[in-house]
Amino acid sequence: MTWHVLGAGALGSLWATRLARAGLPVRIILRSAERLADYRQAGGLTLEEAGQTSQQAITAELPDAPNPIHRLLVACKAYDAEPAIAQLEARLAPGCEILLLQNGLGSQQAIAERWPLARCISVSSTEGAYRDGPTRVVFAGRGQNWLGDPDGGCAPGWLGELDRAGIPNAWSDDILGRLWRKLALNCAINPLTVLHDCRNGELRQHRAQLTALCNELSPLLAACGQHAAAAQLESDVWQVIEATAANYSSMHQDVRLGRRTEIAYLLGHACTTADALGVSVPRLHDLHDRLREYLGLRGLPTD
Ligand code: NAD
Ligand code: KPL
Repeated sequence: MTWHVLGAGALGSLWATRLARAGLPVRIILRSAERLADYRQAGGLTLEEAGQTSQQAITAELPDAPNPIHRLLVACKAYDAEPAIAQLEARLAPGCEILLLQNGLGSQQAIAERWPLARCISVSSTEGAYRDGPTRVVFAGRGQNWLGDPDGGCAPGWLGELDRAGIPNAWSDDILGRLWRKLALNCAINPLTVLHDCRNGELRQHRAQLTALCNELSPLLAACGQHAAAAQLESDVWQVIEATAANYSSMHQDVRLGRRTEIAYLLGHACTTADALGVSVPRLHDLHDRLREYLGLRGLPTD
Protein backbone atom coordinates (compact mmCIF):
# COMPACT_ATOMS: atom_id res chain seq x y z
CA MET A 1 0.00 0.00 0.00
CA THR A 2 1.25 3.47 -0.86
CA TRP A 3 2.59 5.75 1.87
CA HIS A 4 1.32 9.28 1.34
CA VAL A 5 3.52 11.77 3.20
CA LEU A 6 1.89 15.13 3.92
CA GLY A 7 4.48 17.78 4.73
CA ALA A 8 7.87 17.31 3.09
CA GLY A 9 9.76 19.19 5.80
CA ALA A 10 12.46 17.76 8.06
CA LEU A 11 10.75 14.68 9.51
CA GLY A 12 8.47 14.08 6.51
CA SER A 13 11.48 14.01 4.18
CA LEU A 14 13.42 11.80 6.58
CA TRP A 15 10.62 9.23 6.56
CA ALA A 16 9.85 9.52 2.83
CA THR A 17 13.47 9.10 1.70
CA ARG A 18 14.06 6.05 3.88
CA LEU A 19 10.80 4.40 2.75
CA ALA A 20 11.62 5.11 -0.90
CA ARG A 21 15.20 3.88 -0.51
CA ALA A 22 13.80 0.55 0.68
CA GLY A 23 11.72 0.30 -2.51
CA LEU A 24 8.41 0.98 -0.80
CA PRO A 25 5.75 2.98 -2.68
CA VAL A 26 5.75 6.60 -1.44
CA ARG A 27 4.16 9.81 -2.67
CA ILE A 28 4.73 13.21 -1.11
CA ILE A 29 2.02 15.83 -1.00
CA LEU A 30 3.24 19.41 -1.46
CA ARG A 31 1.23 22.46 -0.53
CA SER A 32 1.37 24.50 -3.74
CA ALA A 33 1.96 24.29 -7.49
CA GLU A 34 5.02 26.50 -7.01
CA ARG A 35 6.58 24.03 -4.55
CA LEU A 36 5.72 21.15 -6.84
CA ALA A 37 7.46 22.88 -9.76
CA ASP A 38 10.57 23.58 -7.62
CA TYR A 39 10.57 20.00 -6.40
CA ARG A 40 10.37 18.59 -9.92
CA GLN A 41 13.17 20.90 -10.98
CA ALA A 42 15.36 19.54 -8.13
CA GLY A 43 14.63 15.96 -9.23
CA GLY A 44 13.73 14.55 -5.82
CA LEU A 45 14.50 14.65 -2.11
CA THR A 46 18.08 14.44 -0.91
CA LEU A 47 18.94 12.78 2.38
CA GLU A 48 22.25 13.46 4.11
CA GLU A 49 23.12 10.79 6.63
CA ALA A 50 26.51 10.32 8.29
CA GLY A 51 28.16 12.50 5.65
CA GLN A 52 26.70 10.51 2.72
CA THR A 53 24.02 11.95 0.46
CA SER A 54 21.49 10.09 -1.61
CA GLN A 55 18.66 11.37 -3.75
CA GLN A 56 15.26 9.74 -4.08
CA ALA A 57 13.05 10.72 -7.01
CA ILE A 58 9.83 10.35 -5.05
CA THR A 59 6.60 11.10 -6.89
CA ALA A 60 5.08 14.35 -5.66
CA GLU A 61 1.52 15.59 -5.99
CA LEU A 62 -0.79 18.35 -4.82
CA PRO A 63 -3.51 17.97 -2.16
CA ASP A 64 -6.21 17.88 -4.85
CA ALA A 65 -4.72 14.93 -6.79
CA PRO A 66 -7.38 12.35 -7.64
CA ASN A 67 -5.94 9.12 -6.18
CA PRO A 68 -7.38 7.82 -2.89
CA ILE A 69 -5.30 7.77 0.27
CA HIS A 70 -5.19 4.65 2.43
CA ARG A 71 -2.17 5.41 4.62
CA LEU A 72 -1.24 9.00 5.41
CA LEU A 73 1.81 10.13 7.35
CA VAL A 74 1.17 13.68 8.57
CA ALA A 75 4.50 15.42 9.14
CA CYS A 76 3.35 19.04 9.39
CA LYS A 77 3.76 21.15 12.51
CA ALA A 78 0.99 20.68 15.08
CA TYR A 79 -0.78 23.92 14.09
CA ASP A 80 -0.84 22.96 10.38
CA ALA A 81 -1.83 19.30 10.73
CA GLU A 82 -5.62 19.56 10.89
CA PRO A 83 -6.06 22.15 8.09
CA ALA A 84 -3.59 20.20 5.94
CA ILE A 85 -5.61 16.97 6.30
CA ALA A 86 -8.84 18.88 5.65
CA GLN A 87 -7.50 19.76 2.18
CA LEU A 88 -7.33 16.02 1.42
CA GLU A 89 -10.59 15.06 3.04
CA ALA A 90 -12.29 13.92 -0.17
CA ARG A 91 -9.38 11.55 -0.87
CA LEU A 92 -9.35 9.72 2.47
CA ALA A 93 -10.49 6.14 1.83
CA PRO A 94 -12.91 4.64 4.36
CA GLY A 95 -10.89 3.08 7.18
CA CYS A 96 -7.69 4.83 6.14
CA GLU A 97 -4.83 5.06 8.60
CA ILE A 98 -3.46 8.45 9.61
CA LEU A 99 -0.08 8.58 11.35
CA LEU A 100 0.43 11.75 13.34
CA LEU A 101 4.04 12.79 13.93
CA GLN A 102 3.28 16.01 15.81
CA ASN A 103 4.96 17.04 19.01
CA GLY A 104 2.86 18.01 22.02
CA LEU A 105 -0.81 17.19 22.45
CA GLY A 106 -4.08 18.60 21.24
CA SER A 107 -3.71 18.34 17.47
CA GLN A 108 -3.98 14.53 17.54
CA GLN A 109 -7.23 14.61 19.54
CA ALA A 110 -8.77 17.26 17.26
CA ILE A 111 -7.92 15.17 14.18
CA ALA A 112 -9.26 11.91 15.65
CA GLU A 113 -12.53 13.65 16.54
CA ARG A 114 -12.90 15.24 13.12
CA TRP A 115 -12.20 12.04 11.14
CA PRO A 116 -13.74 9.30 13.31
CA LEU A 117 -13.73 6.75 10.47
CA ALA A 118 -9.95 6.87 10.15
CA ARG A 119 -7.60 4.98 12.44
CA CYS A 120 -5.37 7.66 13.94
CA ILE A 121 -2.00 6.44 15.14
CA SER A 122 0.14 8.84 17.14
CA VAL A 123 3.91 8.83 16.81
CA SER A 124 6.31 10.18 19.42
CA SER A 125 9.68 10.64 17.77
CA THR A 126 13.07 11.24 19.34
CA GLU A 127 14.83 11.26 15.97
CA GLY A 128 16.30 14.57 14.86
CA ALA A 129 16.40 16.11 11.40
CA TYR A 130 16.62 19.52 9.80
CA ARG A 131 16.34 20.90 6.31
CA ASP A 132 19.30 22.62 4.73
CA GLY A 133 17.54 23.43 1.49
CA PRO A 134 14.01 23.20 0.08
CA THR A 135 14.49 19.57 -0.95
CA ARG A 136 17.39 18.51 1.32
CA VAL A 137 17.18 16.95 4.75
CA VAL A 138 19.99 16.21 7.19
CA PHE A 139 19.55 13.28 9.56
CA ALA A 140 20.91 14.88 12.73
CA GLY A 141 20.13 12.55 15.58
CA ARG A 142 19.33 8.89 15.99
CA GLY A 143 16.40 8.02 18.18
CA GLN A 144 13.22 6.03 18.43
CA ASN A 145 9.72 6.32 17.01
CA TRP A 146 7.02 5.16 19.40
CA LEU A 147 3.77 4.42 17.62
CA GLY A 148 0.45 3.74 19.28
CA ASP A 149 -3.30 4.05 19.03
CA PRO A 150 -4.79 6.12 21.89
CA ASP A 151 -8.05 4.21 21.29
CA GLY A 152 -6.33 0.85 21.74
CA GLY A 153 -6.11 -1.94 19.20
CA CYS A 154 -3.18 -3.95 18.00
CA ALA A 155 -0.02 -3.07 16.15
CA PRO A 156 -0.46 -2.84 12.37
CA GLY A 157 1.28 -5.39 10.16
CA TRP A 158 3.11 -2.67 8.22
CA LEU A 159 5.53 -1.97 11.10
CA GLY A 160 7.66 -4.52 9.22
CA GLU A 161 7.90 -1.99 6.37
CA LEU A 162 9.43 0.50 8.80
CA ASP A 163 11.96 -2.16 9.82
CA ARG A 164 12.73 -2.76 6.15
CA ALA A 165 13.25 0.97 5.66
CA GLY A 166 15.56 1.21 8.68
CA ILE A 167 13.12 3.47 10.52
CA PRO A 168 13.47 2.60 14.21
CA ASN A 169 10.07 1.86 15.68
CA ALA A 170 8.30 0.28 18.59
CA TRP A 171 4.61 -0.17 19.27
CA SER A 172 3.42 1.39 22.53
CA ASP A 173 0.24 0.42 24.36
CA ASP A 174 0.56 3.71 26.23
CA ILE A 175 1.24 6.25 23.53
CA LEU A 176 -0.58 8.99 25.45
CA GLY A 177 1.81 8.41 28.33
CA ARG A 178 4.77 8.76 25.94
CA LEU A 179 3.37 11.99 24.51
CA TRP A 180 2.62 13.41 27.96
CA ARG A 181 6.10 12.55 29.19
CA LYS A 182 7.70 14.37 26.25
CA LEU A 183 5.29 17.29 26.58
CA ALA A 184 6.23 17.73 30.25
CA LEU A 185 9.95 17.66 29.40
CA ASN A 186 9.39 20.20 26.64
CA CYS A 187 7.35 22.44 28.99
CA ALA A 188 10.09 22.40 31.61
CA ILE A 189 13.04 22.93 29.26
CA ASN A 190 12.05 24.69 26.04
CA PRO A 191 10.36 27.91 27.28
CA LEU A 192 13.20 28.62 29.73
CA THR A 193 15.80 28.21 27.00
CA VAL A 194 13.89 30.84 24.99
CA LEU A 195 13.43 33.29 27.85
CA HIS A 196 17.05 32.93 29.02
CA ASP A 197 18.28 32.70 25.41
CA CYS A 198 20.50 29.77 26.26
CA ARG A 199 21.51 26.21 25.41
CA ASN A 200 19.85 23.36 27.29
CA GLY A 201 22.95 22.86 29.48
CA GLU A 202 22.95 26.49 30.61
CA LEU A 203 19.68 25.77 32.46
CA ARG A 204 21.95 24.36 35.19
CA GLN A 205 22.14 28.00 36.31
CA HIS A 206 18.35 28.09 36.73
CA ARG A 207 17.90 24.98 38.85
CA ALA A 208 15.32 26.50 41.22
CA GLN A 209 13.08 27.59 38.34
CA LEU A 210 13.20 24.09 36.85
CA THR A 211 12.40 22.48 40.19
CA ALA A 212 9.41 24.82 40.67
CA LEU A 213 8.07 23.93 37.21
CA CYS A 214 8.53 20.20 37.83
CA ASN A 215 6.64 20.61 41.12
CA GLU A 216 3.61 21.71 39.09
CA LEU A 217 4.08 19.44 36.07
CA SER A 218 4.34 16.30 38.22
CA PRO A 219 0.89 16.71 39.86
CA LEU A 220 -0.51 17.52 36.43
CA LEU A 221 0.95 14.29 35.00
CA ALA A 222 -0.45 12.38 37.96
CA ALA A 223 -3.90 13.95 37.46
CA CYS A 224 -3.73 12.75 33.85
CA GLY A 225 -3.05 9.22 35.07
CA GLN A 226 0.67 9.35 34.22
CA HIS A 227 1.97 8.35 37.65
CA ALA A 228 5.28 6.81 36.58
CA ALA A 229 6.15 9.87 34.48
CA ALA A 230 5.12 12.13 37.38
CA ALA A 231 7.37 10.34 39.87
CA GLN A 232 10.52 10.66 37.78
CA LEU A 233 9.91 13.91 35.92
CA GLU A 234 12.59 16.00 37.57
CA SER A 235 15.27 13.33 37.19
CA ASP A 236 14.19 12.82 33.55
CA VAL A 237 14.48 16.57 32.97
CA TRP A 238 18.04 16.64 34.29
CA GLN A 239 18.96 13.54 32.32
CA VAL A 240 17.75 15.19 29.09
CA ILE A 241 19.49 18.47 29.94
CA GLU A 242 22.80 16.66 30.51
CA ALA A 243 22.40 14.53 27.36
CA THR A 244 21.59 17.59 25.21
CA ALA A 245 23.64 20.20 27.10
CA ALA A 246 25.31 21.65 24.01
CA ASN A 247 22.07 21.89 21.99
CA TYR A 248 19.56 24.65 21.59
CA SER A 249 16.01 23.39 22.16
CA SER A 250 13.68 23.14 19.16
CA MET A 251 11.63 26.07 20.46
CA HIS A 252 14.77 28.20 20.85
CA GLN A 253 15.71 27.37 17.24
CA ASP A 254 12.22 28.23 16.00
CA VAL A 255 12.33 31.64 17.72
CA ARG A 256 15.85 32.39 16.52
CA LEU A 257 14.79 31.63 12.94
CA GLY A 258 11.62 33.71 13.28
CA ARG A 259 9.38 30.64 12.92
CA ARG A 260 6.09 30.00 14.65
CA THR A 261 6.45 27.78 17.72
CA GLU A 262 4.23 24.91 18.86
CA ILE A 263 3.57 26.68 22.20
CA ALA A 264 -0.20 26.05 22.05
CA TYR A 265 0.37 22.28 21.91
CA LEU A 266 2.98 22.29 24.69
CA LEU A 267 2.63 24.88 27.45
CA GLY A 268 -0.81 25.95 26.22
CA HIS A 269 -2.09 22.37 26.34
CA ALA A 270 -0.58 21.81 29.80
CA CYS A 271 -2.27 24.97 31.18
CA THR A 272 -5.66 24.20 29.59
CA THR A 273 -5.61 20.61 30.84
CA ALA A 274 -4.59 21.69 34.34
CA ASP A 275 -7.45 24.21 34.46
CA ALA A 276 -9.95 21.61 33.24
CA LEU A 277 -8.78 19.12 35.89
CA GLY A 278 -8.61 21.71 38.68
CA VAL A 279 -4.84 21.34 39.15
CA SER A 280 -3.26 24.58 40.34
CA VAL A 281 -0.34 25.60 38.09
CA PRO A 282 0.38 29.31 38.68
CA ARG A 283 4.03 29.06 37.62
CA LEU A 284 3.11 27.35 34.34
CA HIS A 285 0.54 30.06 33.64
CA ASP A 286 3.10 32.73 34.43
CA LEU A 287 5.65 31.06 32.15
CA HIS A 288 3.03 30.77 29.40
CA ASP A 289 2.17 34.48 29.73
CA ARG A 290 5.82 35.54 29.70
CA LEU A 291 6.59 33.37 26.70
CA ARG A 292 3.58 34.68 24.77
CA GLU A 293 4.65 38.24 25.54
CA TYR A 294 8.20 37.45 24.41
CA LEU A 295 6.94 35.97 21.13
CA GLY A 296 4.50 38.82 20.54
CA LEU A 297 7.29 41.40 20.99
CA ARG A 298 9.23 39.62 18.26
CA GLY A 299 6.28 39.58 15.89
CA LEU A 300 5.70 35.83 16.24
CA PRO A 301 2.32 34.15 16.75
CA THR A 302 1.51 33.76 20.44
CA ASP A 303 -0.46 30.55 19.96
P1 NAD B 1 8.98 21.26 9.21
O1 NAD B 1 8.51 22.66 9.37
O2 NAD B 1 10.39 21.00 8.78
O3 NAD B 1 8.04 20.51 8.16
C1 NAD B 1 6.66 20.70 8.08
C2 NAD B 1 6.29 20.72 6.61
O4 NAD B 1 4.87 20.69 6.49
C3 NAD B 1 6.78 21.97 5.87
O5 NAD B 1 7.51 21.56 4.73
C4 NAD B 1 5.48 22.67 5.45
O6 NAD B 1 5.58 23.35 4.22
C5 NAD B 1 4.56 21.46 5.34
N1 NAD B 1 3.13 21.81 5.33
C6 NAD B 1 2.45 22.61 6.18
N2 NAD B 1 1.17 22.70 5.80
C7 NAD B 1 1.04 21.94 4.68
C8 NAD B 1 -0.05 21.65 3.80
N3 NAD B 1 -1.26 22.18 3.99
N4 NAD B 1 0.16 20.83 2.76
C9 NAD B 1 1.39 20.30 2.53
N5 NAD B 1 2.47 20.54 3.32
C10 NAD B 1 2.28 21.36 4.39
O7 NAD B 1 8.66 20.51 10.58
P2 NAD B 1 9.39 19.26 11.24
O8 NAD B 1 10.63 19.71 11.94
O9 NAD B 1 9.52 18.16 10.23
O10 NAD B 1 8.34 18.88 12.37
C11 NAD B 1 7.14 18.20 12.10
C12 NAD B 1 6.58 17.73 13.44
O11 NAD B 1 7.49 16.76 14.00
C13 NAD B 1 6.48 18.85 14.49
O12 NAD B 1 5.35 18.68 15.30
C14 NAD B 1 7.76 18.67 15.31
O13 NAD B 1 7.64 19.16 16.65
C15 NAD B 1 7.90 17.16 15.29
N6 NAD B 1 9.28 16.70 15.53
C16 NAD B 1 10.30 17.19 14.74
C17 NAD B 1 11.59 16.72 14.95
C18 NAD B 1 12.75 17.20 14.10
O14 NAD B 1 13.90 16.83 14.40
N7 NAD B 1 12.53 17.99 13.05
C19 NAD B 1 11.83 15.76 15.96
C20 NAD B 1 10.77 15.28 16.71
C21 NAD B 1 9.48 15.77 16.48
O1 KPL C 1 12.65 17.68 22.65
C1 KPL C 1 13.43 18.57 22.92
C2 KPL C 1 13.32 19.81 22.11
O2 KPL C 1 14.29 20.57 22.00
O3 KPL C 1 12.22 20.03 21.58
C3 KPL C 1 14.39 18.42 24.05
C4 KPL C 1 15.77 18.18 23.54
C5 KPL C 1 13.97 17.22 24.89
C6 KPL C 1 14.38 19.62 24.94
O4 KPL C 1 13.11 19.80 25.52
